[in-house]
Amino acid sequence: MAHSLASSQPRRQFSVVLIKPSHYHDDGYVIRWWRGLVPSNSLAALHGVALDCARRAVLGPDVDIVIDVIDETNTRVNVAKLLRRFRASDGFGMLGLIGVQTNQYPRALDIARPFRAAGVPVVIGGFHVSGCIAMLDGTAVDLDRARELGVTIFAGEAEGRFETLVQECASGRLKPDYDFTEDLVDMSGQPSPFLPIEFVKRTAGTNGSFDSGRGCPYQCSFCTIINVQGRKSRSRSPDDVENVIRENWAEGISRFFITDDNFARNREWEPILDRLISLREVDGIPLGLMIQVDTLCHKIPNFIEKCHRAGVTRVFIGLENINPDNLKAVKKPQNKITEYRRMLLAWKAQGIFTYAGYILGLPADTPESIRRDIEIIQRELPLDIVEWAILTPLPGSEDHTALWKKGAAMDGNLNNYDFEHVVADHPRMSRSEWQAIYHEAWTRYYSPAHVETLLRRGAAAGTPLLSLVKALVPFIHMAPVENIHPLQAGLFRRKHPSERRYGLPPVSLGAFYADHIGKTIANNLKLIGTIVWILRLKRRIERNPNRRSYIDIALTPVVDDDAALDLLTKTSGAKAAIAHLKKVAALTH
Ligand code: B12
Ligand code: SF4
Repeated sequence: MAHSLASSQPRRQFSVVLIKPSHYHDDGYVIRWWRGLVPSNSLAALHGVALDCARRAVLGPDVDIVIDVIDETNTRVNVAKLLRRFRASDGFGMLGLIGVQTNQYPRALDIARPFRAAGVPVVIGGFHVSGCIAMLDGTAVDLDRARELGVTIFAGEAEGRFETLVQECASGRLKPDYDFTEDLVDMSGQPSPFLPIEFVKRTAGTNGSFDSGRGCPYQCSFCTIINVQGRKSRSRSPDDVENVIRENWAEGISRFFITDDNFARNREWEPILDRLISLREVDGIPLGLMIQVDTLCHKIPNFIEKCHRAGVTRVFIGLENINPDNLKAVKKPQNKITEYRRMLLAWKAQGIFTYAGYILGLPADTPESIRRDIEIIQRELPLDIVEWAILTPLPGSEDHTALWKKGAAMDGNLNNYDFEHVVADHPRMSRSEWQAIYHEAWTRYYSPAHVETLLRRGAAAGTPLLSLVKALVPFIHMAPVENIHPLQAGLFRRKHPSERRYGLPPVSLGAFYADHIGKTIANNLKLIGTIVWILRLKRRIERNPNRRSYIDIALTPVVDDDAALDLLTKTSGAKAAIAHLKKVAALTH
């Protein structure tokens, strides 16, 4: 993509290569797929910003800004080819490492290394560097490794700043550090996040993404988001959102992941939903949306109903835990377990299926309590998909800062900060017990019997079963078979010998290909087996004439004697929550 104005001067090309790095699997190779799960919204955001700079010819009328985007989860970073590109333009350009999370930081620096050796300017941005700069001393954690390579650190948001960055880069004045963490941008009127359709097609399903807002008012101690994007709600305007939808719809994209961490607390949620409803009902754009919300969203008048009308089909909820003592310990008291069933049933009533984030390893957890809690969730909560995560002190969070200041032992391998590896100590479990119960959680929850229950509940609620099946398959398959979290999933793992982690002992080509081909065949046969099994199950359930009348404890409407449920009686925190509710009721009646 290039954009320029006519001129008589000889034209130059400034290459902007934007790479979203993946991270290394335990096997030492980059996690990359033939088709990734969803497109990277960080990449879409930066691409939108860079495209805007190119259109406005911010390097002057005689310079074309040529932009390339690479999402490493679905495309190999061909270093030799990219270096040839930079050499052909005498190094006039910039490599951007985009949206780099802590677990992606080691890989990002490995990508940077050969480019820096060839003198190409490299800039790194995203949550790792932003979180560290916002919360720590400016050198932690491993930021000096980037500086030693001559990689420029960009902390904070790119909107309104990328222009200066490319101008300083083009004139050889790139600084080693840029820090905008204290200066959050006004999101209204900013360029739309956008990826052309050829990139979106490299993911499974043609989904676009955009953040309609940033910021969350809560204060969870494990959260990095509030320390990077702030606690005040900042929002794109309904016009901006309409532009994003129309630009994407022109390419045939009508399904979107709205990535706001808490759409329910976007202060513009209602005008945005009204606009989406109009685009769907008046303009006929067949919107299909996934959003993220909190556990109190059902209390906002009209929220769930309007979500349904706007085309929301999937909703992600930060449930985190069912023990109030645990929730209090991580400063998430706004999650009221006494409201969980009411909230989940409200989504179910609209045929929308729910994903819940669930953290394993909060202070009161033990392997036994986790097993008990999984059973309670299966039996009593009308949830569809649970995403298990290990409590991880991510740099940029309050939890990490406290441990860092205490000098507590934390894993120095940042590649492991992916919610799948234990990286710190727990008060009641050894690291190996904790790691083991994380793996066990996947197979326990997605047992064949429970998957059947989930489909039966879906059929009873009128949820489109094929969509539910498609959503379930990666959650059943990925963790036990590929040993990869479903949020990093894709179709057909790709590997290249050049993608081995820097510093690991080399592997012979014969051993590399034998292992890769063997695992590809074995793992995909298992995937086919799972798909065949679940499709048969779906067919059996659909053929059952009584499927709409299926009922179980989870689907039973909330009643006063909910207080008899294990959810509300098995922990001291739950009992205290019920006692508190009774006290409030006695005082108010
Ligand atoms: C959408 C999302 C996903 C999506 C898509 C990935 C993506 N990045 O788009 C999916 C579901 C796949 C996903 C998966 C995971 N995610 Co995620 N995800 C998000 C979420 C909610 C939004 C990302 C986003 O688009 N933000 C908006 C963009 C515009 O912000 P941004 O990336 O920070 O970029 C801005 C600035 O940082 C800066 N910038 C960024 N890069 C660069 C580069 C340059 C050169 C410059 C100048 C500027 C710049 O400019 C941008 C625009 O202002 C964030 C939380 C959040 N609020 O950001 C978590 C988040 C990024 N995810 C996180 C994690 C841990 C994961 C997983 C590891 C979870 C897991 N269990 O597997 C996986 C990793 C998979 C992967 N390959 O990325 C963490 C990372 C924290 C950290 N410090 O490491 C976050 C912050 C959430 C959290 N729990 O704290 N995720
Ligand atoms: S509700 Fe979510 S986004 Fe908000 S502070 Fe808690 S973890 Fe962070």
